[in-house]
Amino acid sequence: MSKYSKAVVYMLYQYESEYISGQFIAEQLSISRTAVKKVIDQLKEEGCQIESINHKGHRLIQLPDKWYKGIVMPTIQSQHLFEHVDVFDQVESTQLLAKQKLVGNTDTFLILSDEQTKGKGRFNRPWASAKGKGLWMSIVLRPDVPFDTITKFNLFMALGIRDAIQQFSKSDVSVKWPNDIYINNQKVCGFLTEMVANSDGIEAVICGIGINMNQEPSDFTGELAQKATSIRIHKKDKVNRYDFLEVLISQIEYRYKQFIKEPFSSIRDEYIATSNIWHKQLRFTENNVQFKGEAIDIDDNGFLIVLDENKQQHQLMSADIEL
Ligand code: BTX
Repeated sequence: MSKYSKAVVYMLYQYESEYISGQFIAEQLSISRTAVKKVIDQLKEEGCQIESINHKGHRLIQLPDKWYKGIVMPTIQSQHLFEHVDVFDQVESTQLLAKQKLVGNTDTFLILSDEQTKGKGRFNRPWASAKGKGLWMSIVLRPDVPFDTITKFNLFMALGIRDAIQQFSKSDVSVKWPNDIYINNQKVCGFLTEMVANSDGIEAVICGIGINMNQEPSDFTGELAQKATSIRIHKKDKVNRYDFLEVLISQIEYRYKQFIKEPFSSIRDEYIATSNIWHKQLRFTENNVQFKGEAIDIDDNGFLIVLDENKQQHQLMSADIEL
């Protein structure tokens, strides 16, 4: 995509349902009308539905389910978290790519891809990342904090992601400690936080976030048919990916600033109130050890307090929980 197509697609997007003339676009970008026509034809070939009428101009009817860097950049520019943004049609895993790209620099950045061919969850579990349906992204941040605060980072992020999804969902959205976001009893998002640290502290925090945005029920097959849901299913309408991204990044920025300044205890009540793990028997797996129990609290440091079947108390930093 040329720099002009990025600018043209953003102009069309900004003017939404209005017609803008080739002449106007040409003047704004200081290029010829022929060049504008070429760019518009190219965008149409990519699947953008653009209506072009003689003497009236061009109007964007619909964008394909694809990220356009030209729209992503201005959408998140009001936030100041990232020095650059990389947008891809397809990658193996944004998380893997983020880890490769953070070496040898101190940049903060965001990687987005329309599709992942080898999306990964925790413990190398596969993460289904269908083309054009979800938000598959990794963010790289460089907080100047001690490395044992990584767990706390995850807890703050959970609330940011939950709140963003809630703004689009008509049903209640909840946090499943420590790594998932649920709507009713189904997973709408999984995220994971990894860290690169040296003796001086954290070099980078890499947070990979997978959110099911626009899947319909029939898009979830196999085990996911029961387990997974999307925002669209609970919005009862298609999600505008850029509107969602804007809200998500602004929530992440808000929670990131809070994470830098405040202890977990400042969000503990909120976290507890939005969690879906209370008052039920759950199966926990921690370091390959399984037991049944009931989650009874989260302490000021973000540890989950669990009472097992023998009334023995466990303090968990991270675990797999089956609802
Ligand atoms: P997790 O290990 O808690 O969740 C993985 C489990 O979730 C799978 O075993 C499967 O049961 C279920 N699952 C797989 N795909 C989906 C899906 N699309 N929706 C709902 N449930 C699903 C949670 O891991 C962390 C996932 C992070 C994914 C992001 S996407 C961007 C970044 N790149 C990358 O490779 N991973 C992260």
